[in-house]
Amino acid sequence: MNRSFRCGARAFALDRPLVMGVLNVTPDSFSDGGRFLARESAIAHARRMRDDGADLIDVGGESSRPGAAPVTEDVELERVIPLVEALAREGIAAAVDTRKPAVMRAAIAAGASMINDIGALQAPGAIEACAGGRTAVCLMHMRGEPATMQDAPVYDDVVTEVKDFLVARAAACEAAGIAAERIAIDPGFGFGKTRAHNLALLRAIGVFAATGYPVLVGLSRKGSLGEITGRAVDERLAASLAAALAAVARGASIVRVHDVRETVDALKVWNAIEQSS
Ligand code: 9MG
Repeated sequence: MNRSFRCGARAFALDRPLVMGVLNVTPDSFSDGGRFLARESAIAHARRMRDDGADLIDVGGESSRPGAAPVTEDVELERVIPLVEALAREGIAAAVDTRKPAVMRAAIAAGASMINDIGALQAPGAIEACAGGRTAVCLMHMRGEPATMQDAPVYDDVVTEVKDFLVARAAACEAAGIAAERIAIDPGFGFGKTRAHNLALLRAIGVFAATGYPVLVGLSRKGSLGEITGRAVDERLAASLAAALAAVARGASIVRVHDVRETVDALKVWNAIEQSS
């Protein structure tokens, strides 16, 4: 299925996988350790990812790593909004990773092309904040809350439960006026899932793609890759590339990654192979 994905003013044809670069602006970010806290370095990093081939930059002001502490609305607004304004001025498509309706509204006013919500727009007022405009949404599945989500999560049938949840959330978004072409879904790797759950979901990406919504996956540097390889978070590039390619080969349309340049190269090779057949 090759329908287009509308994201702000852009319409992506989905004839190749899209790359979303991660830009965490949190002091405790698990992979960049707060290095990009200063606004100018954050903008420079976003430009680099754009030049390396990122289609979207995902700006996040609240860490969602297991056990992370929540931040206030004011802190999140202060971290995220000036950056989104700066990226919009430069024509860089910004997604904003937030669960707070007030941050969503401010981000959309600042020019965000997508709201990426690990809570699938379940907060009161979240769907309304995103409806009626041109902003795309990514609806992610999470079991529990970041503080406790990895405490022995249990499912009867992880693939069906996660898929049914996402389809129901997408239907709620469409009923509220968010166009289907602006909705992406995400199984939420590592969010209330064991390694076995993550691998089952990855094998079943085709089930999610068959819903007709573009599937976004975030596997980059994640804990399950560390468990499999025994590598520390900053040594998981090869594992992240393997996981991204496996997801794309099964039908994922968007990969959320830290290592944009390497991922873009890997996907170019994958694409060339696919197009040559
Ligand atoms: C913010 N964030 C961290 N991991 C993520 C993932 O796997 N998917 C999405 N959509 N967002 C994520």
